[in-house]
Amino acid sequence: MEISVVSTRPFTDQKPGTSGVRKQVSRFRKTHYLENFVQSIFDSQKALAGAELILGGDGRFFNREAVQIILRMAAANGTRKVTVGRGGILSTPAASHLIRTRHAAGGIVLSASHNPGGPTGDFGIKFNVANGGPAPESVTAAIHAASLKMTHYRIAGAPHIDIDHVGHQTLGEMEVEVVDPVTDYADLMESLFDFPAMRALVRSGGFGMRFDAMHAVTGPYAIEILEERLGAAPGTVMRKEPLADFGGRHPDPNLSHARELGELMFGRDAPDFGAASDGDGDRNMILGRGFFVSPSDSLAVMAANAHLIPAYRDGLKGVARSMPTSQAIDAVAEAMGIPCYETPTGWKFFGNLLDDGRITLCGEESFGTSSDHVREKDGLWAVLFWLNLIAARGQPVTEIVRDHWQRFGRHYYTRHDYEEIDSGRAETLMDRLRAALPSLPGRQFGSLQVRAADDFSYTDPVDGSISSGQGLRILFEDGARIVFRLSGTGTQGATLRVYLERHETRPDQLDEDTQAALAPLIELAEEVADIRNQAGKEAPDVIT
Ligand code: VG1
Ligand code: CO
Repeated sequence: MEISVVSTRPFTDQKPGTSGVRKQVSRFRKTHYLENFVQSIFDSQKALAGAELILGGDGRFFNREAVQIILRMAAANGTRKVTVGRGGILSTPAASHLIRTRHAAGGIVLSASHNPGGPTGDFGIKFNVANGGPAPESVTAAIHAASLKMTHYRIAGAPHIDIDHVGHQTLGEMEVEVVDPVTDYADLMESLFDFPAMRALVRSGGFGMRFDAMHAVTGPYAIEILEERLGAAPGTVMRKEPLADFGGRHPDPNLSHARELGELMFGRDAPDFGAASDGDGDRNMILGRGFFVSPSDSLAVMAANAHLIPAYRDGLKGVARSMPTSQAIDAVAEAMGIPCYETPTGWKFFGNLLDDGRITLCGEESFGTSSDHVREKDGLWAVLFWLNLIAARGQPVTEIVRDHWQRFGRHYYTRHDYEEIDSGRAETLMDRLRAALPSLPGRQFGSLQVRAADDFSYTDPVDGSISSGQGLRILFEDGARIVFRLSGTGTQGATLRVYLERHETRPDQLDEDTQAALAPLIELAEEVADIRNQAGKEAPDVIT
């Protein structure tokens, strides 16, 4: 096998964001662009030499070409073995699981998650470490530093490698094993949940469910688990074929992008349970008949009911949420007498807490929840958790959530996204707001009094590392909050996210419309950040 050492020059835009490097496909296809980033991983992660690497992606446009390039580069950089999902496919949680069970030194996951795909869409690449989780900031910083010094990359000359048949082959000295992407993951799910009870539920004539795979990676996983192993009716999984462009839509599980599912669940004769996942299978949306479960509520309900699920029967060690996620889970943790950690946005911050045995469950407001069974958020896991819960409690989704609100109060919660803002203007908006924070505590806005205002900084309790600049918070005396931050996953201009929350305990006020219940806070957010003038935006582009 001939190894070429190709001379190249650094790209200055390869700093990983919230979840790896995400760019438009056209950028990734620029000569040497992907190769440079992959070489930065090998240059900075010496543990990969002589070790096993897991490789797969969400099947989007450029996935297959990228797999071929990465296999040849792994061979040229002394990797002992690469385990790759058949067809180059692995959902993010399935990749995390494989890294852990195979004791691999790490994994490369090709995905831009919920961002659109296709030749004019986005592509992405993220590196996961040996615990199966996203690289922590120390690792992404080392990869970024290597990318800025890049002068050469190594690649093996090799014919096209067959990734479409399960089995072993060699590439020079390196072993390549192609594995079924679904089996191990489906087995893991079966080990966590009460499949017999769930089977009885979905096969009973009275229960209907739909799962929207959004033409993304979860199609084959959902078919195997929901239709084959649990016996749900054929057709339960909709938009089940993974497509390189996701059928031209955003594979983002919310009511805007999973429109058909939403119409079904809010229409006449709606099924009992509806769910969807995203491009790479780590997000989830949960719906009952005519009812949307906010992701923050979903996390809190899971924590409060975890003892009903076989895997969590012995209780939870602790829980965690990202800072902008609602405080619904905090109320549950307090009642249970377990710790609740508040981390910056992004799954990488949960890794240490999970590895150190401090938490069992964690989640984010952005439709992400998971537990210590892997080190990524896990869409289908959340769907199965809810299904198990419905079977165990014998109640519909709506009742389970309403009971929860009666017990803990309701945390009205919404996120407003302002997309494709000019980056400079978005920075200025944040700078002005940051500068205004010290003047806010003590001020009264209508019935709202500001208790504190800060730029969130996190000190990891396990390794002491500090992550600052993680979002601007305005905290009110009654527990309400407004949080502002800029997205770290967008690829065009800047996206401003405004997160709003207020706690309501009056029993007759628990069934209000979310936007109406938060109207005074929404107005105040506009006023203090001056979004209309600073960002040139009349209204948010997406409300979740
Ligand atoms: C967004 C979400 C964040 C999530 C991240 C990756 O990041 O807000 O909660 O962890 O996406 O999820 P940002 O920086 O754009 O707000 V995924 O499913 O896109 O890998
Ligand atoms: Co995702």
